[in-house]
Amino acid sequence: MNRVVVGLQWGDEGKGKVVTYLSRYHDIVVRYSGGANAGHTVNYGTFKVVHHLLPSADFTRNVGVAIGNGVLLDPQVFTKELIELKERFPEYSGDIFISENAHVVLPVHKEVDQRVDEVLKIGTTKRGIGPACADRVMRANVRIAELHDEKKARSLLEKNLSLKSLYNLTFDVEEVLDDLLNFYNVIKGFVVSSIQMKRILEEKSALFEGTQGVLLDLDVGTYPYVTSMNCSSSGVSAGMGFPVKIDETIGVFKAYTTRVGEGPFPTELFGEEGEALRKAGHEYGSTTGRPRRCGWLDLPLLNYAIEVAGVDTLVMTKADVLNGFEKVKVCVRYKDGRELLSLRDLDKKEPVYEAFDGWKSLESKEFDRFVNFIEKETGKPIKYISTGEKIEDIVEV
Ligand code: 2SA
Ligand code: MG
Repeated sequence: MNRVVVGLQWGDEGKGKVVTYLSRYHDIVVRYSGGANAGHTVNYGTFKVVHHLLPSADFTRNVGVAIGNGVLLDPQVFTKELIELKERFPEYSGDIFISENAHVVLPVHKEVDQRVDEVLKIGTTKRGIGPACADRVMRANVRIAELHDEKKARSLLEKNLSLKSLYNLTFDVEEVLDDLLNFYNVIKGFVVSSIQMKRILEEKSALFEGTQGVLLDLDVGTYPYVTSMNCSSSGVSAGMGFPVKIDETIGVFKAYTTRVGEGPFPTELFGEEGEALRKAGHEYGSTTGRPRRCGWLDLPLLNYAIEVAGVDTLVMTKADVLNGFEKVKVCVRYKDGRELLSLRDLDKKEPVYEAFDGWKSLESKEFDRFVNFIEKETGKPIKYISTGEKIEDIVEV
């Protein structure tokens, strides 16, 4: 049985923890999109792990991990995470597979990201994602497959870096190539082709791990304030390179909303109100440390994300953060009264709120009322609720 977990907002819904928890029911956790822009924080109880590229498998249970061609591999970040994996979980002996069709992020991509974002003002993570994706589509990027053959890697890298003279950036081909070949030496035992990956997954029950959120999806998100990939569930097959049958699509949402980076956010709270949520939820980027913008839950947007991602079941996270809030607001519709069928005019929407009595704990009738209301308004069951920071704080309802 294959399942996919996607974020239903702008990322940071707590997917990492949810995926780690659910991974006990699967053989392998598979990443199909994103790169080192993602930041998944997992609290094992006695220690915390933040990872950017390694899939969020439960490493205490030997669940395997796989990385599809849709993932952008940053050699430095990934090497560091492999070393940390060995140090942190010396007993871990799960499978590790990496698609040879996955692309690498080059140092030049991070430089270009920095410069391009000064003009586009998307508020990227500066991890080189957009420029690496652009080079991939331009057919000018280096994949893991090229690293198998030094001559091919050098030739493609030379072309890639010579294109960068447009930005007045110079990089030494031999130096970059050296780093890439060293990286290949570290990972080559894990590298598989798409056919091999397909055969491996046919034998296994896989949990596909989404990155960012549906509203940051390149095509169905709040373009141009999006990431450069299909991080929604639609990205699974393309991100693996073959059709993947998904039995259940699980959507994770926070009991309120956050966004990091620029772009429309109808329920955003400013001043003290926003700060109260940020403080209560420790809402700072786990990759960049940037303060996240905070606001109330937005049901029209949530329903949009559920429908476009084909979500079957829901997981609610961080409701415990709201413990002790006197009132909890939810945007139930927009003032123009229209159903949200497009995100085109999202910047012009004015939210209409319903205020709920706050709760002191998640075992209260006030919280039950909140949960029932969301289930009714979305038409989807909330199957799990995360009641705290740790993996084991996830409870089935
Ligand atoms: P990019 O770097 O090109 O993908 O940025 C494009 C937009 O996508 C947003 N984005 C994210 N939003 C939330 N969380 C992300 N991961 C990190 C985290 C972010 C961090 O877990 O906290 O640490 O700042 C993530 N990655 C990309 C980004 O803010 C831009 O709006
Ligand atoms: Mg995150």
